[in-house]
Amino acid sequence: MKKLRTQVGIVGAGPAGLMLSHLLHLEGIDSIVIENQNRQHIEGRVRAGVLEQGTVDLMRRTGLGDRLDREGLPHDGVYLSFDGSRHHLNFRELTGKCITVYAQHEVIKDLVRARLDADGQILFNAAGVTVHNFDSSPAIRFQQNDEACEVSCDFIGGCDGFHGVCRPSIPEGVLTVFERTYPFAWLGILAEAAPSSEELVYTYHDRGFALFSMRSPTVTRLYLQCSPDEDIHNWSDERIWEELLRRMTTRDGWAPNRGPVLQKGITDMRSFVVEPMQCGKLFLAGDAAHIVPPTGAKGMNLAIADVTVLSRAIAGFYKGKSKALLDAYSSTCLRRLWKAQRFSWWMTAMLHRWESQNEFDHRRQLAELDYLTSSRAAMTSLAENYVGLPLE
Ligand code: FAS
Ligand code: PHB
Repeated sequence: MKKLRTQVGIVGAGPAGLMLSHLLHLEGIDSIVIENQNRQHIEGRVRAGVLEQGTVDLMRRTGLGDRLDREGLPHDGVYLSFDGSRHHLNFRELTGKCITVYAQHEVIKDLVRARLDADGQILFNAAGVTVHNFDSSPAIRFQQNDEACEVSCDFIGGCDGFHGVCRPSIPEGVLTVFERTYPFAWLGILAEAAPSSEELVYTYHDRGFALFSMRSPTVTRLYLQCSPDEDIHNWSDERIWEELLRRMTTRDGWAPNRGPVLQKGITDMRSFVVEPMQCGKLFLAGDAAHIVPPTGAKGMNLAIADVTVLSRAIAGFYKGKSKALLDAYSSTCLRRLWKAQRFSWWMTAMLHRWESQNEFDHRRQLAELDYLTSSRAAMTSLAENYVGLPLE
């Protein structure tokens, strides 16, 4: 067995795992990232696209700002569209902060580049990963190139996403699960089409929700509400465009530009939290501990917020010889996380059509959107949640 030793063993090379390794490196703390996919796969995976102000500030502060500043698209706000017209919410004017559109897989590329440039260790294609003894002397075992390997460490960062091995490795009864599933999903496409709006458009329509987003001056990202068990094979590109245009076109003639569909997929919608987010010396971060529906664009930002708290806590242990921040890791993350859960649920509830609804509910949702786009107080509340609540 090949034996490796480090201070922090990290399972998963997503935004949480790679940012944790990067932040620990800046604190002079060693780590090894263990990922079961290969580099190409993780750098090509189409997921989130919106960065909160705090995530952008962190990337700039930690030397990851160059490409983000060159290629990222700063947005002052978003549009809410209903009843055939778009209404702009100016986050910068309301909060002094804004958001940036920069694809998650571009963030991953920047993080992998930064880690490897700093001689960081990312072990790809690790098969059969298991985590052990996280109440005493933590260890991570796996196969790589048909060789059995073990990484022994002081702490384990469980950053392996919702379907990973770290959370299920925690003994029965330690974690409490809070969950809500939704009676709909999102059908998402990437299209080779110049964005016809300079900012995102969230559309409430009686046929269901639709979202206009983008990735670059030539690539648009679009989503529409569909049923949770939808089969993507039932959706030809023609049918997708027809439905998107039907839901999004506004009375003033605005509509997304059509173009070849580069990628399409269905994302299910769930709200999920486990408490606590730690067990002994195993610390869960990101989707391994919580999932939000993507309507609030919080997923990736929450993962990065968790490891900002965790890296400070681990540095506090090595530098300050204090376990205080480590012991407070869960409560610190969970307080902000539940507010993001509330916001993501609220955006989802307000902007989607629910089968269980009747005409009263439909009118109530329209009234909520009307109030939201005509009250400065209501707009400011949405804006401050969307740009990202402060990290304690
Ligand atoms: P991740 O899932 O990103 O990373 C976990 C890593 O662990 C992966 O690289 C995985 O390969 C690896 N791993 C898993 N099991 C392992 C094992 N057993 N051993 C070793 N490695 C293992 N958010 C938005 O805001 N907007 C979106 O449009 C959006 N779209 C999404 C689409 C999908 C299909 C998914 C799943 C999520 C989407 N999200 C979106 C949310 C997304 O951004 C997540 O919140 C974010 O990726 C969370 O980052 P991590 O916690 O690092 O987990
Ligand atoms: C995206 O650009 O992929 C995106 C943007 C906003 C969301 C969800 C996804 O709420």
